[in-house]
Amino acid sequence: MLRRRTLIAALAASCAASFGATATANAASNATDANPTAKAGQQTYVFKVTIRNLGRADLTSPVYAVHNRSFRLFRLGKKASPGIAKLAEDGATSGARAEARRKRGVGQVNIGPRIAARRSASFRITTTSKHLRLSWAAMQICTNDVMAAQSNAKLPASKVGARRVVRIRALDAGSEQNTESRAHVPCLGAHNVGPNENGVIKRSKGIQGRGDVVNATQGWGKFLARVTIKRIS
Ligand SMILES: [Ca+2]
Ligand SMILES: [Ca+2]
Repeated sequence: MLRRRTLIAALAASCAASFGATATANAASNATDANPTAKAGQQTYVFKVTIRNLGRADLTSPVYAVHNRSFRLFRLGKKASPGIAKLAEDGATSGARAEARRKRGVGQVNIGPRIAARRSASFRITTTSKHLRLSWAAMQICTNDVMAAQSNAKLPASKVGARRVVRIRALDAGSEQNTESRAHVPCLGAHNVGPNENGVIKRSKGIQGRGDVVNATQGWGKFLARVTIKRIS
């Protein structure tokens, strides 16, 4: 069954130079991890998650969590956690990862492959009926704090072969002002720097052209990413 649904999403910056580009991330980079919570006799589910970067700059390695319905990696309209803010501003994964690991309802937390502009990358997750939701976030590297992300996405567990396809819009983490300046944007060489925004997570308005980032070569269109989740066993 194929369901298309538009979710709000977000993402952050790209510009190969400063992040050590992974230009070969195209569809090939698989990260597989065993489910630490699976017990003997429990049914296991394996999903392949493919993220297509629809933008013109890289997406950093996503942090993803497999969890139950009680957990949220982030909430639209709420302030980003310190870990999510660091992820959206600089692609740093350790804070968001540590935060999610401490939360109840989370089965596993991991890092997916970086996703080059206009390319796809995949990872596999193995889980049980206890944890059938997925959340993830990655930065678009040519922004101050834009991320591609999904919160609390239902995994298509009904049968082997079931899949869901979702196109996602960019989110602004609300943590760094959108200067679009080479003094603050990772893909233009500026790391861990930028004026605080002190806002909430919201839909990004895209590159506005107020600084040094060029929308035509470093931005994105209506959607920042397309996510395909397929149950493969
Ligand atoms: Ca911002
Ligand atoms: Ca910055």
